[in-house]
Order: sequence, then C-alpha cells, then structure tokens
Amino acid sequence: MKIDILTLFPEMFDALNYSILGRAAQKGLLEVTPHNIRDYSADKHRRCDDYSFGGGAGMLMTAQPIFDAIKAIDPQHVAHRVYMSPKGKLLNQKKVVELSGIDNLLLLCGHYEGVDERVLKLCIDEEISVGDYVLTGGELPAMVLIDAVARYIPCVLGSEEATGEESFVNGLLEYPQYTRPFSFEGIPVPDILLNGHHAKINEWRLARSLEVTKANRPDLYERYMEGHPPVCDKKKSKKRRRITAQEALLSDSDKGSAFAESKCSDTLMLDLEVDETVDTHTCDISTDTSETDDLVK
Ligand code: 4H7
Repeated sequence: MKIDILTLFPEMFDALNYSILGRAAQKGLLEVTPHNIRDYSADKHRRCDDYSFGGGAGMLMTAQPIFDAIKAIDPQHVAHRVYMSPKGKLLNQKKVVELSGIDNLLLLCGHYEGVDERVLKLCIDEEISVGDYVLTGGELPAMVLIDAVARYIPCVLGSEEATGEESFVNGLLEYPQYTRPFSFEGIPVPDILLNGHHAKINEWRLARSLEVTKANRPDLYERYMEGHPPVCDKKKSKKRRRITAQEALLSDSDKGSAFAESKCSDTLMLDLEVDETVDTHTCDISTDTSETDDLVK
C-alpha cells in the first residue's frame, strides 16, 4: 500500500519507521511518503496560512499550496484522498478494513483552525476523525489511521502478532491477561488459568470480557446481548443445569442465594438448581470464536 501524506510537519512521520510499521516499510509492504505542503506555497515567504473571512476563529490553511501539492502528487486522482479532521466521520474497525483494501491513500493533515473549504470541495474524497476530541494537528490522527490500516495488509503482522483480532472476539473487550511470574507483588495469577482446562479458561475469559465490556463500553455490551438473546426453556421442571457467564453478571437478588455462592468461584459454568419457570435470564453463551469480526460492523 502506498500512502502519501500532506503535512506541514513531515518529520513527525519518522515515528512510523519503528516496530511493526518500520518492518512493513522495509519489506516494501507499506510505503509512506510525507510531503511538506510548504514546498508548494507560491508565497514568497512560503506562507500556508491566512486570516479567516468573517473574522473570529484563528488562522486557516490556504487553498493554493494544498491544491498544488495534490495536483503534483496525485495528478490522475488515483488515490483515495482523506482529510483528517475532527468534523469527519468517526473511524472504526469496519472503515479500517475498508481502507486497507485501497492501494493508494492520500492523507491531508490540517493545522491552525483547519483548511479553506474550497480545497476540500475540489480535492478531498472523505473526511475522517479518529475520535471525539480536538488535537493540534491532523498528523497524529493520520498515524493512527495508518497503523490501524497497515495491520490488515497481508504479511504486515507476523505469525505471533496475527491473532490480534482476538482481542475483540464476539465484539467484546479483552479479558485480563497474565504472564510470569505466578505471583507479583502478592497478586497471584487466577488459578483457573494455570490448570490447563481449556473450556473452563474460555468460560472464565468470556465472563471477564462481559464484565469489562459492561463497565467500560455499555454500547458494545448491549450490542453483544442483542446478538445473544436469552434462551428460555419453557419446561416447568426443576433440574440441574449449567449456569453461564451472562448469569454471572446478574445481581445476587436476581439469581437467589445459590448463585450468590457460586459467583465467588472462578469457575462460571456451575451446576445450580434453577426453577426454570422463573428463570428468564438463563442464556446459552457459547465460547464459539467464529464471530471474530463482530466488531467489524
Ligand atoms: C482539521 C480541521 C483531527 C484538522 C481542524 C484533527 C482532531 C482530529 C485539525 C483541525 C484535529 C480528530 C486544528 C481544529 C486545531 C481545532 C484547535 C487538526 N483534531 N483543528 N484546532 N479527532 N486537529 O480526528
């Protein structure tokens, strides 16, 4: 993938010469070329900013240097041209995947109070924001986009890194992870992760994922729950059955005392007596990992 950047601060993109992106560049998988907008200014002082008509606000980037730079760098309009701006459409994983399928991107990085609207109208295909916050320039957003997109270029991620998508299995946030030592500052690794019982480990991880998603991203949690509706067994029988991770998130009062006890265990698939006529919350959560692209929506 070839990415041209239009910026007043091309040196900032030196940051991309490190780690996985640096390796991708060396392998020729990713070619990032920053261009200094100032080099295209027709002004004798190489100025690229001016006052905003109508007053107020601060300075704006003028149209001419940007227009001429784009005409020089992408004369045939081969590239998909993106303006990094807080007014743009929010970048998400779906958009990242979409952009990763494009051979040639051109990213325009704004400064001051932004860019003269006419150059956007004439040259830009799409305006993208990396989040609902204001930054001093579009360079860091451009680097965020490049990093996110590069991960989807074939062979950019090594075999060790390639499983990164699993952090969003089922559209949930990642469960807590531990490495050696077994105990650090008196905090042990949860027992369940050490006993090698894979099904139980998956159940524990799912429960922790649900917990952290509910707490930090109620929007993702709701979406997950909508895709995994409660499965109600209409049979009016008392029988022993498995409880699931979703039940683990219900309050003790919802589930009764039997559950209050079981919640203390690391193991969430527990045998529990449930009167199914009142149990409307019991759901089948599979630990199926086939939905790895749930987040890509
Ligand atoms: C374009 C227009 C992107 C670029 C205006 C860029 C946040 C994001 C910028 C501006 C960005 C994002 C310049 C407007 C600085 C605000 C104080 C550069 N900020 N800025 N002003 N969320 N800033 O993607």
